[in-house]
Amino acid sequence: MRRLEAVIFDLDGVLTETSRQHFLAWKQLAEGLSFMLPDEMNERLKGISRMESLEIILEAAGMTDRFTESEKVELTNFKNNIYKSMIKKFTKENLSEGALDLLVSLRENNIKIALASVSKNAPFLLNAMGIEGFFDAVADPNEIKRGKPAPDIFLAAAELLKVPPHNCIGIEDAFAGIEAIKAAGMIPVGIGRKEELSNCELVVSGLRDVNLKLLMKFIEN
Ligand code: B16
Ligand code: MG
Repeated sequence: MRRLEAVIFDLDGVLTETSRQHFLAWKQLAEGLSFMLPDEMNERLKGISRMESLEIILEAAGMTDRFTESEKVELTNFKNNIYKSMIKKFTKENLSEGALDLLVSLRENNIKIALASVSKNAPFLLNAMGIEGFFDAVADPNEIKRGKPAPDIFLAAAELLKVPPHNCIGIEDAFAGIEAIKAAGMIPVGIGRKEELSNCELVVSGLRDVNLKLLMKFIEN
């Protein structure tokens, strides 16, 4: 039987609403390449690493073979600088509604907490929003071989926590992230809309709708 020992959070789109900033930064980069990034692409880019996101955008723009590897690195740096300027003033005000209450309640009830974000800006944001002290472990995206939808980042987080994956709940806003949680043998909770997260049984609109009782009941069923 499963029992709740740990909750593993995604960052962008879960603990804070940075999915919008990521997308706006990609949009600016694409505009510089004379490509209008369609809004529908936002969902496809969620949870996907920086370089993989660029490859998806270049493919959509019909520019797959236009840049060398080092030019691609320059393009991702350009996007990251735009993104960083958008998040530089983040504070605890930018935490998603309900995030702090949930973190406090998990801590009070001795449930372990970890982060499984593929964002290299995650440590900055945890610190800026004043929540880094809640985390027993932060999986390092630089150390993993495969991004989401592969389970690697969630498995790395569980390993750092020393908790078996079947006793972990993963919370994600991306289709690829839900796939990663399931592939890791964990139970997923989706943040967003059922239309986009059709691969997830329990989808809520935000962390304000998540509490310890719900998570315990869900994992034990
Ligand atoms: P960075 P998550 C992901 O974070 C974002 O969803 C995705 O849009 C972004 O491209 C990726 O991080 C890499 O982020 O460029 O900051 O390293 O959802 O896994 O928390
Ligand atoms: Mg996310």
